[in-house]
Amino acid sequence: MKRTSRLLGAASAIALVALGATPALAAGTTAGTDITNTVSVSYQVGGVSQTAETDSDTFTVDRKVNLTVAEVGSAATIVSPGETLAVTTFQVTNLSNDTIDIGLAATQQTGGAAAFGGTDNFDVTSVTIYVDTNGNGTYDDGTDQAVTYLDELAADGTKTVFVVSSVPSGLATNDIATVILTGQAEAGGGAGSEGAVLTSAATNTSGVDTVLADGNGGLSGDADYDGLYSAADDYKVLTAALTVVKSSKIVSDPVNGTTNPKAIPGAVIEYCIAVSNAAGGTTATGITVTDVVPSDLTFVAGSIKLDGTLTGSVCNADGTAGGTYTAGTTTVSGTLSDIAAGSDGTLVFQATID
Ligand SMILES: [Ca+2]
Ligand SMILES: [Ca+2]
Ligand SMILES: [Ca+2]
Ligand SMILES: [Ca+2]
Repeated sequence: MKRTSRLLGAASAIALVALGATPALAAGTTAGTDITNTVSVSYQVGGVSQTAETDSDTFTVDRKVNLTVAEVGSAATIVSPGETLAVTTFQVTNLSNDTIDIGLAATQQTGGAAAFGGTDNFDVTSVTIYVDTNGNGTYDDGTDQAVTYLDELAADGTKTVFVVSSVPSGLATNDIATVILTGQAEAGGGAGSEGAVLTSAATNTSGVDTVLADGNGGLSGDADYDGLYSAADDYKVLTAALTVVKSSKIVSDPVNGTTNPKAIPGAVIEYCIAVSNAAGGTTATGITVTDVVPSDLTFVAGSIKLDGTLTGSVCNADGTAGGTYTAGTTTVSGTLSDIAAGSDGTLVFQATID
């Protein structure tokens, strides 16, 4: 008994030396490593040392397959309706004790709880997976390459992967599309070729046998020890919701002046175009107002005022002179300043009744 335990101690020492010879992997000794343990028995006969008896045992370290897929940023990706090249970011890591390929698939959730609050209620389009080819952690259109698998990812290797999609138009703030990126352990085929899906070996052989040792990302279709790992991210819409209210008032007429004026020929009419951006969304930019002055009215030159204030939905006669009037089409136009969520903008102009 005592001798046995001493031999085991010696074997442990040899194993430690072997581990120290190569960089330690998170997953332990590299698959395919042959571990040899030699025993030596020395003895004497009649007080004379004899040639020691030796024997050795060799076995091959098997392949422990583990991988993770993690969403990067821990928050939904904010997108605008109609946006193209909308990017969600994931980190795919090989925790196996061997180089493997990792097959990649991006799927869309249909309804149900989104990854970061709220409910999935739409799908993005043109979903494509890219790898961070230049390794800067950011999606670079035209540089980072579209992929369907990560080729020959070394043990402890990790890659940033982007799911890039288009967002349909016509969506509202807080609409959410959840995308799920799934990695699948594969091997064989060599560099430049996608390996076959790995499965756990039924029995131990003298060669390198595979044992799936992955966990799960808490999503359906991803169990422990299935060679798959999934993570989800959300595309969350943030948009502006503009409404416009147009009104007019009589400023003066040729008989009453500004006191109780009536809409008689020669009267000056002031039009108010009030643009409101609903609360809870985002800033609207590039806001252009166009308004065709009706026949029977004549535009009052220089009367356009932009970015004034409102009382209710009625324009105060303030703002900054600007805009343009195109006589040929009798069109008033003006570009308003950006309107933040929950704010308003105005365009005011005057015309006389013919
Ligand atoms: Ca969806
Ligand atoms: Ca990049
Ligand atoms: Ca390969
Ligand atoms: Ca799994």
